[in-house]
Amino acid sequence: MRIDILTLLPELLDSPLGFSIVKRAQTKGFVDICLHNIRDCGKGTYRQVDDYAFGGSAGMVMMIEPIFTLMEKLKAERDYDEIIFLTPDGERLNQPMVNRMSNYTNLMVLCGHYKGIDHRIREHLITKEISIGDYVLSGGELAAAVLVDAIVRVMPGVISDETSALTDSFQDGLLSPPVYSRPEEFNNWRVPEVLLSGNHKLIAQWEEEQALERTKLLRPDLLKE
Ligand code: 6GU
Repeated sequence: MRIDILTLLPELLDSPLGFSIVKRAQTKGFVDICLHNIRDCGKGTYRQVDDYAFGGSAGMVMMIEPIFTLMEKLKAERDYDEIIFLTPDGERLNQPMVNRMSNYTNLMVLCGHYKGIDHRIREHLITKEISIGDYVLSGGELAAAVLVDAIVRVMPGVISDETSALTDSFQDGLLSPPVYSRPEEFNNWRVPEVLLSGNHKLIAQWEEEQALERTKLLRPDLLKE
């Protein structure tokens, strides 16, 4: 899978994409993540990327030309399954959407500024708008890091123990059961006996119950869907 990320702040993404599972997935060749600085396609000697808004509202607007130029260059090289704009008024990201996108071959992700992007970009160039939750971030970069991390970790083979991404919270529509490690007792706080029993059938049953109970308690909305 190839992911092209268009941004004015590529440095903001270096660290989130440069560690742990996302880093390993790139090293192993499961995913090729390319950061493109929109300013490289900026207009004129000063590589201008934003301009005043028509109508006089406050703040700068990301111009259409640099983004169009960069997108056309990339689109000439490959066909994209989706061209995503990250914005708080997009469709709210969830696990089924992530799973679907993990099967794509080429994904383009535009990070912009919610208030300041020429609307014609959204009308004519974007195929999907995604939000990561009901709050506002300064720009799409942190949302892109969230999106890419979520996609990469469910790609087959990325997580060594294949079942481990499949047992994540939300993969079966439920929250995950609690987990414990040694010591069996700390400060008089004991690990649930059933987990020490060695009875795998009982343990699986307990984990299922816990998942359901925790979902009822913490996220009843997930059970209503
Ligand atoms: Cl995708 N972008 C921005 N700027 N803010 C957000 C968001 C995205 N999702 C939630 N808040």
